[in-house]
Amino acid sequence: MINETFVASDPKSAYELAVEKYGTNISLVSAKQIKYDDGVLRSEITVAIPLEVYEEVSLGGVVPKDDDEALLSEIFELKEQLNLMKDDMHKEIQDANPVVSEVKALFMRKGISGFWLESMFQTLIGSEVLEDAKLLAAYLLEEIDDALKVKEEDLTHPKVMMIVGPTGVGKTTTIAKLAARYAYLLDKRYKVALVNLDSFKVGAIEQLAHYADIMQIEHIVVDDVDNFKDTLERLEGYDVVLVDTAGMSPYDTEKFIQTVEFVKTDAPREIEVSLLLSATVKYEDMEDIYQNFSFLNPSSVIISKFDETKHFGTLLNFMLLYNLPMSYFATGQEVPDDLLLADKEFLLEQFIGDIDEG
Ligand SMILES: Nc1nc2c(ncn2[C@@H]2O[C@H](COP(=O)(O)OP(=O)(O)OP(=O)(O)O)[C@@H](O)[C@H]2O)c(=O)[nH]1
Ligand SMILES: [Mg+2]
Repeated sequence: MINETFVASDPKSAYELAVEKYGTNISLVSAKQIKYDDGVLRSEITVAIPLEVYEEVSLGGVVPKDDDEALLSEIFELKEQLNLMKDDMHKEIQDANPVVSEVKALFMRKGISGFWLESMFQTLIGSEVLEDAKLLAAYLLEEIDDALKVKEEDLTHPKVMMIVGPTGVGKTTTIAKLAARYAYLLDKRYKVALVNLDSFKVGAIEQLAHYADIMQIEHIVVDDVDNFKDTLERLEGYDVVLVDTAGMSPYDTEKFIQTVEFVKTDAPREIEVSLLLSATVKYEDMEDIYQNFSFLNPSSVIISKFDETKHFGTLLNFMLLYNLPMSYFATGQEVPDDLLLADKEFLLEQFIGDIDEG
């Protein structure tokens, strides 16, 4: 096997580049999201290519760059350099303004990245908003509000909902809350089944089975991809199939690759992946989590442990970077009570409270 790394704006496109070059007979080794010097996040995925496939593709020969291509790449490089110079200039203007420095320091202390703030200030150069700290803070809050997205709860068609996330963030507890909500707490009672892919953790099966027993909901433990596909086919008559997964540290490549296989399962219904994040997530861990979980193409984020912190800046920053809609908030350990539909106002109120404290 030969390893090769592919880069694109998102993990899926990087993987598609690899497939385009070497076909589907490749396997994923790692997936990372890296912030390049120009401040843009890009996905790097490394795949292992069977030697014979690699040789066949390599022997196809390298296409030499013709003059036009060389010229274009020179122009592109020059453009990049000009952009970098422009950024530096704008940064100097910002740093010289005491209002900007004060507001930037406050928002950064609360968890918002300098990179995002600088990109906001750039759009304001020459505006009087930059002369008044209150006005500037209000403007930034509005921008955060605009950037945050909410995914409405939609049970109009049957769905398979898989919850992934780091260890101990509350995946199993949230699945139990969602199951109770869908099966008993809404105007209509939906037919719900629970599927457990977590055969790693001691006691994981019993934990979910316990909730399933109380709620009288079907609970199935699955340990391989074929079995998963069969199970989803068997559960076609259910309105909602909730899939619990093993907690994954961003460094646990083996579990990660296994989960990718499950997500890619050729199932009768599309698998909707939700990433569960704790509101207490540390800034340093944020990008590592992003690097790995974005490969699973999550369509929404559920935030847990709202009750355990008063500081939501880091999480907001994650949402600004990630640009994913939020679907639910978990606000405590109680099943099924401590679950809310995601609400931008609720989240921003907490953040404004934190900002007001200085
Ligand atoms: N305070 C608080 N605790 C929570 C919340 N959600 C879950 N917990 C607690 O967090 C702990 C871990 O919850 P689990 O549901 O087992 O977490 P998990 O993500 O399934 O864990 P792994 O499967 O080991 O990765 C338990 O003690 C839960 O009661 C929440 O919103 N707030
Ligand atoms: Mg669990």
